[in-house]
Amino acid sequence: MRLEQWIEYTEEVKEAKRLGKPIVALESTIISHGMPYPQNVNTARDVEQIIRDHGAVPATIGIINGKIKIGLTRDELEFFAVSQEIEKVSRRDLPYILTMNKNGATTVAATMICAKMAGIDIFVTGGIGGVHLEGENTLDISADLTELAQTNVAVVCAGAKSILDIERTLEYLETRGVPVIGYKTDDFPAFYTRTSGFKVDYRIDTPNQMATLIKTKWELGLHGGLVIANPVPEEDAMEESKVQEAIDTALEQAKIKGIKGKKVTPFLLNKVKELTGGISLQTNIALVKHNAEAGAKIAVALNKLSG
Ligand code: PSU
Ligand code: MN
Repeated sequence: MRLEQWIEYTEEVKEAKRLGKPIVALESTIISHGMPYPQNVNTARDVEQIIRDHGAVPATIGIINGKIKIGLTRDELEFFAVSQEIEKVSRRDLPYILTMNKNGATTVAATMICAKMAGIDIFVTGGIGGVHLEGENTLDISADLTELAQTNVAVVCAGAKSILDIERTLEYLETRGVPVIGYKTDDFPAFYTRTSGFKVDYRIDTPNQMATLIKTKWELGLHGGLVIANPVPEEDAMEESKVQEAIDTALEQAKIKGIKGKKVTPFLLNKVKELTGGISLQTNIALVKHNAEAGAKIAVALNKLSG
């Protein structure tokens, strides 16, 4: 049993690990299944640069030919952006994808798992999965939530889209002991908008305090991750009524088409994107970049505390 045989690092990440530099993990589902080309690859590269500019090293995570890549080269980022043969990989998919030497874009859950294997504590993404609407009947609850309950990685995000039942998502996180911390906000954000109608558990205003809270949780032996909720900047936020209209239509179409299982989230994300046109894409890009800046600062602070 050798874990290392499944993992490959880029030179940049290998060097960062050797020197004990702060590292920030990034997911690849957002590239392969979350945005159109070429905005997906441009955003991925910009986000990596923002992390470097704030003193941390980016490690975008994905699976190529059955190997977990911690850090992707320019060409590999391009591959994830254009290839149609990339599976969406969550916890349950990992063993099969590696066994069969396939390519996979990692979800929040799978990226957390791989980040942990690589010793990376901070992970930046756009939005997390959650309890789906009518999830109390379908039991469609994203594996992102169970991962947050058990894997020691802090996830910086802009909340969760209201394609989900945000109230039940927050209830589930509470049940599983996952802290939901607002970064400079009292509200749990809803991805495209700064508010969701629900509050975060606690608010923290500085990277240093956020890093201290993360360290405290793990020092106490309280396993699992944290949700660090960083709302989209005011000037990039969308109008609430516009978002809701698109989401309602998307949900209706998913129902008519009988979309189920792992296809639900990509279907809804795609439809919302279609229905809101370029605006939602601009918002999406802006919030991920904003999260990268916050995540890098928190990673730098955590690195100092631990160093
Ligand atoms: N929510 C978003 N954008 C995304 C996803 C969710 O706003 O890109 C992706 C993430 O990779 C997340 C996954 O981990 O969808 C959740 O899928 P599911 O609901 O099937 O667990
Ligand atoms: Mn699901």
